[in-house]
Amino acid sequence: MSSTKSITEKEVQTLIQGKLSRYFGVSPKEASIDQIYKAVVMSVRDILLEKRQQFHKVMKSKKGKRVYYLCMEFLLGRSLKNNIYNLGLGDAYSKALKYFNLTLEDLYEQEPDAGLGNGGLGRLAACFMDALATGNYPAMGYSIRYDYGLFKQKIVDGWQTELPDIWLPGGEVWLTQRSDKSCTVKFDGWVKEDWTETGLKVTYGGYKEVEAVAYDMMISGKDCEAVSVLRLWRARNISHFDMKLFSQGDYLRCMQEENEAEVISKVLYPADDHYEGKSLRLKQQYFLVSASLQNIINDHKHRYGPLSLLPQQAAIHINDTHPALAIPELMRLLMDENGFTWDDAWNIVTSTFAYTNHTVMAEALETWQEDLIARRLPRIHMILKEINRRFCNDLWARFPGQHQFIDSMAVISNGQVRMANLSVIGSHKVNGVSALHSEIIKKSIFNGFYQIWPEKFTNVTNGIAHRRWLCQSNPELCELLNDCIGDGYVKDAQQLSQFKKFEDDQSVLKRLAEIKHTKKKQFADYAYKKEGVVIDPDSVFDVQAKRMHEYKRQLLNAMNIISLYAELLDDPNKNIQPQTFIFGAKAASGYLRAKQFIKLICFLAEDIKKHPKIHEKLNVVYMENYNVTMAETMIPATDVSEQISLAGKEASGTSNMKFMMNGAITIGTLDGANVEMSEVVGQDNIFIFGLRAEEVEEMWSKGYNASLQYNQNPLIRRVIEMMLRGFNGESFSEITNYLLTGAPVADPYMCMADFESYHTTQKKIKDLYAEDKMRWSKISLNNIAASGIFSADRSIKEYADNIWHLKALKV
Ligand code: 26W
Repeated sequence: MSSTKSITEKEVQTLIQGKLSRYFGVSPKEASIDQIYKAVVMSVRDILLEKRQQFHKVMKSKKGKRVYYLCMEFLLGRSLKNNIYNLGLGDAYSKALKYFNLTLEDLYEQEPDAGLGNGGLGRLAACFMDALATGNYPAMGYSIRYDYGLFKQKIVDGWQTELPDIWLPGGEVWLTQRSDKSCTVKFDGWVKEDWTETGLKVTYGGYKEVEAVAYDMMISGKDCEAVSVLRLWRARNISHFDMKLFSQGDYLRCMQEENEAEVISKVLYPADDHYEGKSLRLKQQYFLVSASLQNIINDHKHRYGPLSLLPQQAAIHINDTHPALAIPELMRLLMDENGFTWDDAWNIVTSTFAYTNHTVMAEALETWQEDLIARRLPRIHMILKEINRRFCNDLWARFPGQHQFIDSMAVISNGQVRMANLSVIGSHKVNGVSALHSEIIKKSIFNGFYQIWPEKFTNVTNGIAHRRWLCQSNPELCELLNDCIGDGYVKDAQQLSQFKKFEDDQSVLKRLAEIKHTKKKQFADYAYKKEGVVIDPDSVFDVQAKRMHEYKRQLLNAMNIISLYAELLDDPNKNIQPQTFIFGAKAASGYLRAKQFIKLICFLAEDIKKHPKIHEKLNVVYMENYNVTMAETMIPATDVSEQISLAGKEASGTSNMKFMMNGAITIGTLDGANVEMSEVVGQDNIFIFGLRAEEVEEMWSKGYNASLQYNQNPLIRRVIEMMLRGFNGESFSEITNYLLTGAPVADPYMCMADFESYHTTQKKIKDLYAEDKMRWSKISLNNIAASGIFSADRSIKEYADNIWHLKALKV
């Protein structure tokens, strides 16, 4: 079934009816919308499964290389719309659903978001699955089937609280259990080493076993042969019930043991850019890598036989350090279970793995306490020690006496196991996620390694699934694009560049502005329905949507809003462009500072509302529970995209690309992928402000003095004063202290140093919006036209060509 487009409306209807009667025992008339939603998903799932089987046959016959993408997070969002769009079945399904008195939109609304990720890293993994399929690459993603995804955010009196995200009741229909792929993962216990005539014999005993059960999710690409598979592991207690304990009447202990195993796949850690060495997280990581590698090895043996061929047949990708235990785990499997020597195993390992770094923030670099690893994973601990011993020995020979230099690269030091160093040592390629970030890692955290292995380091700038973020979420814009440049951009995003030809076409610019207005009205309706907030679609929509974090500087945004508020308090009749500042962000549950920022923004919003005259011109909206689905309506409605991280801190950013592709104009620092955005779109079409990464470095090395900024700038003083006096009856002195006297250093992300420049640039961008709508539209058009390079299709091709050495399968 290579062309699913040939499936007719009648066939679809029969498929749905069949599912309703078989799985729910109801006729179409009796079926609830939830049952119809599930029946529809099952029908799409069947189409995908069949398509995957066809592709699998080709994969098997061609015996090509495959890529395995290991990641603790896949932030998928909804799947129904994406699959129906990619399969080209929109028409057939729409028509078939008339028979059930429903529209496709009704059904899309039934689907919960699969929020199995925190932010950018997880969403990137999801975008990559789409691009891998579209590029006809044989690919498999591996992750954990968390019962609960990222928490649901509820804001009560300005304070974020977290509720469990129960996604499985509506999400599970996408998953196909693969009992045939189950395996076991071992924890704890002891290891014995014996020298025998044939070499070292390792015995592992006293362990606890957990079963890993596979659940597959099919992810379609656009007009292609391939289907990507995402295999999610669920932890299950192996001996379902300890009958001995049970018959002894120890019912509770019996249940507790079951829970101990199953808790491994219960919940996604709501942590990003801040790492905590929790035993459960270590177990999750090892559970993921052990199950996945056993699966890869079994597959390989089944298809090709000798494991010595693994590097030719498999590229295994470690997405950030979270799956880095894959390196010692593959060593273990090769040596202990398949009889390889250390050297042969190490050769295979280092030619199979590649690693992407997603952050340079010190607090995000994972290290594990050595004794925790020794206890939970005794055999892995031994292997880690041996990797470290051999590596440090080599370094001693090359750099005699350079103790500090060598120690900075060691895997184990001071009782800590450093996962980033392990990842670099065990991989043949290491990449950053934007040009700037890839340079920074060579100069900073990985400088020693870069000196030894310069050829190991490379860059792949992130990209986005443009079919989801443009084609599906902005059909109005696509209609205009189709009229101007045809629809070739759907499969080849670089063709968006042809849109530039229309930059002076007044009728196109006018249509573009009208489309933006339509999307703004749609978002205003959505926000009203969801949160009861009223937004004026004629105001400029200025949006910052990303995880709440100090380095992303939502605080800087808030400070500028406060300064505007001050201006309007002084003169409520002041003639300024009406503006709506929209925020969407979750804070990690234990991150109090980020929660204070949320409260500041929410209370500021409330305070402004008390002055109706000011509120007409200045509106602040905090959207609760920002997730993928919300992003899909928010991003196309955005006029101004806020990308204002402290330069050097944001590895890439990907929302910046989504906003750009939907015609928003960026206000941003020269950080992450903003740098490349400004290069491709040109200085005149982006609003860059603030310190550059090297200036930030220099200022730090000289000693950054926050109070100097305060003393020199009356506007900053006014803003701080207002925060202190408070909003909505509450003073924000903790935040002013953070900015002025915070320990160990005041204003660590330099909001005050960049304030002036941000404030003036804000004024410029808003003046442009107020004064020259045609020029605004032209800049917007130029952003869309230049955005093609940020398609995930391009990123994946670069990974395939330069890192995985993977070829697309032509059928
Ligand atoms: C151990 C806790 C933890 C969890 C997640 C530490 C770090 C992470 C991720 C690296 C956080 C993340 O999502 N990073 C983002 O990755 C995106 C995709 O490459 C980039 O675009 C963002 O700049 C980066 O912040």
